[in-house]
Formats: sequence, structure tokens, C-alpha cells
Amino acid sequence: MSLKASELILNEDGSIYHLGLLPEDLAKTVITVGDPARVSSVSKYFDSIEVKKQKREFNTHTGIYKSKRITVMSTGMGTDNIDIALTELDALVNIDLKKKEVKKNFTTLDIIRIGTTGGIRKDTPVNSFILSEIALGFDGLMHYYKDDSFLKNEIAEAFVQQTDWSPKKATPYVVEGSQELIEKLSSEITIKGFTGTNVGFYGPQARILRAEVSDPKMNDKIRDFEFEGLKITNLEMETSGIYGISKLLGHNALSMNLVLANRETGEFSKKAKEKMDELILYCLNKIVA
Ligand code: R1P
Repeated sequence: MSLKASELILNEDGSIYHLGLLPEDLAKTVITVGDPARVSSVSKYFDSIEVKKQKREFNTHTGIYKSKRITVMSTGMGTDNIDIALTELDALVNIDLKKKEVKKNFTTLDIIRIGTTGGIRKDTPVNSFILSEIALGFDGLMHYYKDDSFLKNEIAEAFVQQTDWSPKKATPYVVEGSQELIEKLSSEITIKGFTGTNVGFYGPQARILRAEVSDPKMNDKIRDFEFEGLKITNLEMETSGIYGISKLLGHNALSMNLVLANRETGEFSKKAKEKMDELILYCLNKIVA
């Protein structure tokens, strides 16, 4: 059955609506970054670049790194953008855009986020690299989809109980990264993480500039939460959505984050650019290894 023009929206050149990409623009390995400017920080290491396209916050370069074709694309900030970015990436490989029909043969993407984050305890210091094995979404995104078979509900329920989470906020969900990519990208320089994905940067991460937050102790509760030895390591704004939509659509995903801020010590990295460069090269070399 053909998808309606209002559901699968294409631009005049046949590219997918928000990303502005054609199927041939995309590699099977996709690095996502939040910041559109970080795309060239990744693609500057490519041996050649064949595609450079930008629409809204979605800036995309595709090229070759050590014989492997890789796409690097910015998603902007937040899981609302992730819903769009990952659904459209999937459509580029698994929907025939001309016929507007789901393809019979399924293609899997490897999706690796290279992002920035705040550590919430002293053992996640600034400048460290956190590899998220699992993520807790405060955003509620995955509750809009029917298939919830891959969600780790017992952990989410324990979190709600232990932190007395207000039902006025979205119900948290927990989802894992790809085991295959966890093994491929982890090493002695990465910290295995349980990443909290927040729905914003200030109030939703209990950062108070002028406006008071409803629960000033929220970050302490998040830090102190424990489930069978599992503790939350860091906060950012995309990982749970990336893991959720990837699991839902059958793709492999992993999130790697550079700790820029430490919320317990109050520090902010003085080596942000240098350490991001290091993380990018580390990920690229692990991807092609
Ligand atoms: C907030 O400053 C942004 O930085 C982090 C957060 O997840 C959020 O998107 O990641 P990126 O540096 O990848 O954007």
C-alpha cells in the first residue's frame, strides 16, 4: 500500500522532507552529532567527501574514511528532533520513495552519536568519554509508539518509585544500546554509562539561572538512583530517543559522549575542542577497525 503524500513528505527533488536527502546520499554507517558545525569536525578526517547537504539543523556530509563510506549528520538538540531524524534515515533505506512503499528487503543502519554531556558524579569527570550502554528517557517519546517490547520497564518503574517522579512530567522509559556496537567501540579509555536523556537543558536538568525548578533535589535523586548496581552517569538530550527509535525500526545504535560539565564539582572543560577531536578520531578508527 502506498503511503499518503501527507505522511511520507518529499521535497520537489524527491528528497525526504526534513533531512533533504536522497537515498543515494546516505551511507549504511551514520554518525550523528547535535551541532551542525561538528559535522565538518568529523568529515575533515575523511579521505574524500561526495555529499554535502543542509536543510534546517540537519547538516549532512557523506564520504570515505579509510575505505569505509560514512555519513555524518547533525540532528540539532533534543529527542523531538531525533524522532524526525531517525525516522527519515530509516525511510531513506527501507521505503521506496518513488513508489512510497515499504521495501521487502530490510536494510540495517549502524548509528553512532558523538555528542557532549554533563557528568552527574565525581567518577564521570570533565574530559572523560562515556559510552552509553543503556539510557533513561525523560522525554516520553517512546510511549507514542505501540511496540514497547524492548523497553526495560522494571528499571523505569524503580526509578519512578525511588525518585518520587511527578506524574505531571512524562513517564520515564529505559532502552539499551546495540551490544555489537558497545563491544566495537568500548576500550580502557571509555566509561560505561547509563545516560539520562532530558527534555531540555535548564529546568529539565535542574539548572537554575533565574527561574526556580519544581524539584531542586531532582539531580541528587537521579544521582542516587540505583537498580541492581546500575547508576546513572550523565545527562544529555538525545540518547534515549536514538536508542528507542533504532530498536523500534531494527537499527544498531550507540551513543558516545564527551563530558564537558561535571554537575557535582561545578567544573566545565577547558579542553572542549581538543577532547572532541580526540573522541571523533577514536570513534572513526573504532568504526573502521
Ligand atoms: C546541549 O548543550 C546540547 O549538547 C548536548 C546535548 O545532548 C544537547 O543536544 O549534545 P550535542 O553536543 O551533541 O548537541
